Amino acid sequence: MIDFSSVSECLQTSLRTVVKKIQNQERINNNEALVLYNESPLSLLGSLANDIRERIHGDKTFFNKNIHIEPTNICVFDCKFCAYSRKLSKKEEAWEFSQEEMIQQILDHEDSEITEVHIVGGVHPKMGLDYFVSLISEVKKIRPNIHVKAFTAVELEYMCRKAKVSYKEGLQILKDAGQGSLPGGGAEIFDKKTRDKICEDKCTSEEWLEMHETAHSIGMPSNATILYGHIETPEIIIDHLSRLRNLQDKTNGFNAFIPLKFRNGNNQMSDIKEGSIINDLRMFAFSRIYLDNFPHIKSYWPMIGKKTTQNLLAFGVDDIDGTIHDTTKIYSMAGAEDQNPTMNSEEIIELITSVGRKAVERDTVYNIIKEY
Ligand code: V47
Ligand code: SF4
Repeated sequence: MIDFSSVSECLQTSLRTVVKKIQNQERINNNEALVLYNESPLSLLGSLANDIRERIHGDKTFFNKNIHIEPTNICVFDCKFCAYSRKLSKKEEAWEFSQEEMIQQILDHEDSEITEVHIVGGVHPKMGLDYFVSLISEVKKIRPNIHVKAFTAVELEYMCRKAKVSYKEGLQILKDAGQGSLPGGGAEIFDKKTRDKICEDKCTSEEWLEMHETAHSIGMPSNATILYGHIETPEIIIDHLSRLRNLQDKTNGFNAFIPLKFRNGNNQMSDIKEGSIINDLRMFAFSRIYLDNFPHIKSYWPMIGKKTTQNLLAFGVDDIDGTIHDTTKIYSMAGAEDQNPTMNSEEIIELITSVGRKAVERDTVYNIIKEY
């Protein structure tokens, strides 16, 4: 955890000075970030974030055409916020797709011009590196041009450990099989004390960061996330973002940062109230301002909802992910409003253009496919 002990320096830093720095396009340090987070009214945060978003992207708002494959929800780990995983020993409500079933899910979308398949799931003790190499190879056989964005650092750490290979070796094997990039999941909260309270038994923060650094070093880009709106404090949010900003300075391998709002349905943290939309707007706007080296801030609409996503387009967000096609369960099982998340391209374009932004279809690595 970073040191916020220089409180006197922090108190002397006025909000006005911090705002000036941001407007002059200077990087803010962590104490300044704390002042901004704690003292800035929402309207100011929003307007600063929107200025940055428009400076980088204008009105462009990116989306892609993708599907999710969730191979299994059986998981060896026990994250307290997870509504989705089941133990191998407790098979009710568990699923485990065969390779043929997963390939069929892609074939079912043959006509929908999807450019990305996003593969993530529980950490199944019997699905290892070889299993996923074979899955990716089969995917690439039937759709050679599709981008495979797959496996959180949590899944990858387990896969490499079980296969007794280094992160670099494991990632290179997956890359050779056709994996193009990593999604941002599993980051949760890097602060150790907080991480231990919500997801003690999975990969550590250091391992998560090392996995992404290694991926970047062999030419696999990735995304990053934070799970916010539960027991974290502003200091803990800044600590998390600071570790990401430092790594991005080193590798420049992150594409998008995705704040994930904690949903409290059907999990071991259901006693914690979900945050307000004001908290969401603040979190996204703050991220846009602090993460000055991240090209994109993404609102993942199946999790946060379509209306909030529209609002977020004025609070720093320039990307809303994909069409999804009702292929993810991770948020619906945790209580997200949309129980069957799906939007076709026309609906996504309408969502974006009806709030005065320009819809742009992209591929996974942000090559523009079509502007609307
Ligand atoms: O790591 C699980 C989160 C993540 C809950 O990179 C929850 O493009 C809120 O990272 N409330 C996995 N969040 C999903 C993910 C993701 C999704 C879409 C796009 C990308 C990308 C990445 O889902 C987990 C965890 O942080 N999660 N349960 C919950 N109850
Ligand atoms: Fe497993 Fe992921 Fe759920 Fe944690 S969040 S229990 S690692 S499926």
